[in-house]
Amino acid sequence: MKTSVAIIGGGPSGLLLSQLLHRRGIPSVVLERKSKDYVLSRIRAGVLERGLVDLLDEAGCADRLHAEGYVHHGTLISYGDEMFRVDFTEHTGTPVIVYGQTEVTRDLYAAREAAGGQIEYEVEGVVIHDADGTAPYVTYSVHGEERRIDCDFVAGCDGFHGVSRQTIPLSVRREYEKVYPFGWLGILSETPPVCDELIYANSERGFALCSMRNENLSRYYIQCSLSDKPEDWTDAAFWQELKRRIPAEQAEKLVTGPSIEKSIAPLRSFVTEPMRWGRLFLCGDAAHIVPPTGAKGLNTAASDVHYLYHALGEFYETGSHAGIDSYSARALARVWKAERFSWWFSSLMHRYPDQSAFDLKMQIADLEFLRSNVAAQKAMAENYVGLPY
Ligand code: FAS
Ligand code: PHB
Repeated sequence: MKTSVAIIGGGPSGLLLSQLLHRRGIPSVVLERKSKDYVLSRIRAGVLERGLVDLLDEAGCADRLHAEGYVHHGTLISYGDEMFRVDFTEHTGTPVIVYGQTEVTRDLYAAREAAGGQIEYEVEGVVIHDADGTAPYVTYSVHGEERRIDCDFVAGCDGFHGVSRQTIPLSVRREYEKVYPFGWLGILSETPPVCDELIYANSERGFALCSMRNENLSRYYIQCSLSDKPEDWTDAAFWQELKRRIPAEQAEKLVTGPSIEKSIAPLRSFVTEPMRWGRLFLCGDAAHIVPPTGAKGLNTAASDVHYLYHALGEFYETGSHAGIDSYSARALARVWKAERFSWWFSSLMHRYPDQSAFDLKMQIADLEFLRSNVAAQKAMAENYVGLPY
């Protein structure tokens, strides 16, 4: 088989890139390790930046997002029983949209299928060959049948545990990592959200987040130990702990119910440089990971896709290498700012095992400053709604 761009990974990065390339007349093939149902069973991000919404509009698959997504003009931040609001629209002119990553992925699959896009599921043994040459190719198998795709470029959109990043020689790669001493235990429940905006909560017992998917589907998280397993937590224990971490007034309003999904995500900050090696380009979690505190994971994958899609479009339309040669530096410039914000917000909102009494005083002083200072709120809002591409 021959195509222009072989895309490894059928998550949001790979699907969005494939759909945008298609709209520009550039063919691609997506290779996905899992089944479509498995990919759609994963519960992940919930907040979309303006930039991602614009890309989904450009990809022609944002109708449901505009019909069902929730426009949020701000967020609530609590510490103990104190709570204040940061108004995104007042400070930046831009809201965010709450719409689950699962639904974004569902819409992208529907768009690719409607356009006759080539997606191969349950592929195994993907190997990227000659990425540093001028005629890369990918070999893999499907149900035991060996296959090969000859292409001009390979987009590594296969997430943190994929093969693409590993294809770049260690002598070329520089990796930066921070592993956080806690995880997030998340549940999904068919209950009305406790509030009509998100609540990020700092409490002496640890971080909590009250989020949502729709008026009868809520998403909640609590900071948990890395040694915890989902089965260690009954629903009753989860609700009791969540109530102890959010302001009493909110806890009284909280509607509890059975969890329909329960999972633990470890938190890490990770970046690999460069994000390009020859004809191989890394996008999304294949290149970088952020703690989900700032809702930057999916949204930073989107800006990678934006840069790569335009670079490849320029190459095929004009023969210019300028975009593909500058891709890594442009993408990383925004990636590092997302890493910084996610690290800062995680440091502000979580309790760390080695925090001293002074450290805790600094955390509360930081929260009080954010609460009282317009410039601080504007800076936070600009990062949360998404820095310019
Ligand atoms: P993805 O990991 O989503 O997709 C990669 C795809 O490649 C997968 O479908 C995988 O099956 C496939 N793949 C892997 N190896 C392959 C191979 N060898 N061959 C073929 N296919 C292969 N972000 C937030 O903003 N908020 C959150 O709350 C949040 N929660 C998260 C919870 C978890 C458990 C995880 C892992 C991530 C979370 N994220 C969150 C980040 C997440 O949303 C990512 O940023 C987003 O999925 C990035 O999309 P992709 O780059 O497409 O990577
Ligand atoms: C979510 O709704 O899953 C969500 C929202 C905001 C975050 C992280 C996760 O910062």
